Amino acid sequence: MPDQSERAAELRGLLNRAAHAYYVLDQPILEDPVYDRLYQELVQLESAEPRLRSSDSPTQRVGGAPAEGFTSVDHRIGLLSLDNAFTRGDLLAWHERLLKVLDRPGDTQLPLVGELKIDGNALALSYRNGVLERAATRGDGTRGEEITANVRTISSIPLRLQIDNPPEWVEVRGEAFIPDATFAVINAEREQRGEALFANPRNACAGTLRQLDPKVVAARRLDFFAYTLHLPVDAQPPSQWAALEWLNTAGFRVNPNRELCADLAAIQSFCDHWEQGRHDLPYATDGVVVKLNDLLLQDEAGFTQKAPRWAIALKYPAEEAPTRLLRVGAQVGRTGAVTPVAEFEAVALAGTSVSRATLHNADRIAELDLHLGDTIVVRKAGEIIPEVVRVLPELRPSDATPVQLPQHCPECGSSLVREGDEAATRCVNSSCPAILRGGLRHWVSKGALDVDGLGSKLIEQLVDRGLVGSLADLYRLDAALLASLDRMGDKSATNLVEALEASKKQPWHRQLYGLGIRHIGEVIAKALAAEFFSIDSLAAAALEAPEQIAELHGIGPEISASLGQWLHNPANNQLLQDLRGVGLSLEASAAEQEAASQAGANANGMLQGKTLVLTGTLPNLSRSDAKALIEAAGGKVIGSVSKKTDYLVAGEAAGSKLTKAESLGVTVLSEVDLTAMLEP
Ligand code: 3B8
Repeated sequence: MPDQSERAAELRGLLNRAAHAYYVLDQPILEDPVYDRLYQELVQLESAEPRLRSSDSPTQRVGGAPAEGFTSVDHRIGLLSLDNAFTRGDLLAWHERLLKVLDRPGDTQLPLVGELKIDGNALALSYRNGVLERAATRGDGTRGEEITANVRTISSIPLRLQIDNPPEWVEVRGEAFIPDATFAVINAEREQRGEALFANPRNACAGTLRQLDPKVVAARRLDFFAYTLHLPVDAQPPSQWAALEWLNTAGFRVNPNRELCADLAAIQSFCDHWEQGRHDLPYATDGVVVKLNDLLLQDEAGFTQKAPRWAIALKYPAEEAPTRLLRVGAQVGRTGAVTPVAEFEAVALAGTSVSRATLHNADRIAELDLHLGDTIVVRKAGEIIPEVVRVLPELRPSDATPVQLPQHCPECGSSLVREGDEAATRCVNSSCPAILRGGLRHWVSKGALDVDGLGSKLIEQLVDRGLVGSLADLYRLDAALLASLDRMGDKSATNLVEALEASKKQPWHRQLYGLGIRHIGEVIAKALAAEFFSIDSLAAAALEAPEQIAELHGIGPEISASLGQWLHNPANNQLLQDLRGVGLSLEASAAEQEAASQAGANANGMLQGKTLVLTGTLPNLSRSDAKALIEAAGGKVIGSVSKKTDYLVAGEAAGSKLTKAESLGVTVLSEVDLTAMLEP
């Protein structure tokens, strides 16, 4: 355990610098959730040990530092913030508290409004006799900065309300923001000019609102969603829903993704929907805001010190957090590649507890300058595998030691090797149990022999007990033996033996893929299997005329060499012989041969002479697989889009190529479209 007072001092230093970077420079150095958790850690240290609480601690400061260059103004009506809920439980608790305050316990029929929580910068707009008179930032909630000239450049903010006989004064509050696409353009331009990049759209927006030159602001194309309306009492609409309608009619942009919900259950489905749906919006949101609809009831519920009781922000789970690196382990894959794995104090990320993340390879560890005991930022978004984003070197304990990569295989102890310019370190012991387990998992996986009922745990038992030493041994297992293993019964044992038996009938290309030869993925295996109808003809070509293989569309010398290398290994020849011995054909059936020639003819027709460009990340196919597939069908893959391009195959995060293709009228295909075109 590092010294508490050293840790507190380091946290103070880092958090103070982060606050300055955020509020004054608009160039944050910490992600929001990372700042929040480190701040909480400091609060806890200080409350456990009050002598650690020094006057320069960020916990002793309320509100942000005032920026220079703008006049500060008092808000006519304070800009409070919202209380946060992080879980469904928090939301329920808020609702219960609200009902209690309103003296309506158990009332499930209170209408609520669900709104998206726009991740921008709050603005207060004052209109006098219908004309925009003043615009201010939130500041500390009571006093903000007067930025009217800048706000007048935002085209979705009316300079004059579009209603007849407007009330004498109107106060509107909403969120200024920069749409993602505009943000990308701003940063691209900054990069070109060698300027520091904005960390995210919200910071870009904050920085823009504080520009002293409104022309710069105008060029940044800010946008604005209105969500709160204050009018003289006699003119005030009766509900939040009606207020949003009023704002819309008066000429404001009001976020269309809002819902008037009859009860809490409806709000919950609204929240569920947007937790996923937000990723398809062209602007950033960081949660959902739930508001009591009825204004009289809002008044009755009132406010706490800092937030209304009648509203709550349900924040999406954090996707980034700081944590402490405990040790670095290693994982051995099917190909012997050793992947370093960071093991750290568990943190909640995107709704799950995470304590391990891949470090990829030695280069990545060096790049991070990772030390044991380091405070690291880890990230897990949605279904993405957790990763270590960066280290906070300011928080490194003085006695921290650099992370060493293992020199020996953690499974079998043999020395690891790093070949040529490869990033991976490998175990090259062909009888390493980790490699065997990986090979077995691959053999039975969906795209390969697809054997049901043979999971990782069972494979581990089979290897550990010495019952299986090769792929072929799987087919020598009998039901009685299997039934005697942990968590296996007669029924599951019989089913597994049957599934293994049935797997012998899987097509030849799946058998080839299942062998797990490096660089031979599903698509390449299919292409090879369609050309060479048996392992013998493939081996003959690989060993005697490798160029014949390399010249096949999309194959190339690397794959051909890998195949040759695999076949040269006597252990693999033994494996092929053993697999034949237990009943695998390792060749195409007559029907498959027929289908392959048929498909070849069809596919050739499909893309013969066509030029295609690939862009973005495809959901299933790697770039090289997609290229192989296209070339096998007679198409040609080139790098840039022109009028002569026949098709653009676009995946996730497709960028300028997609825009260009659309402007040139080039047909854009998804992966599904592409594979459908190539179906026989
Ligand atoms: C009261 C209501 C603060 C807010 C509010 O999209 C209050 O309503 C607030 F004291 O901050 N970021 C929204 C958003 C923010 C707020 C809000 N409604 N849609 C937002």
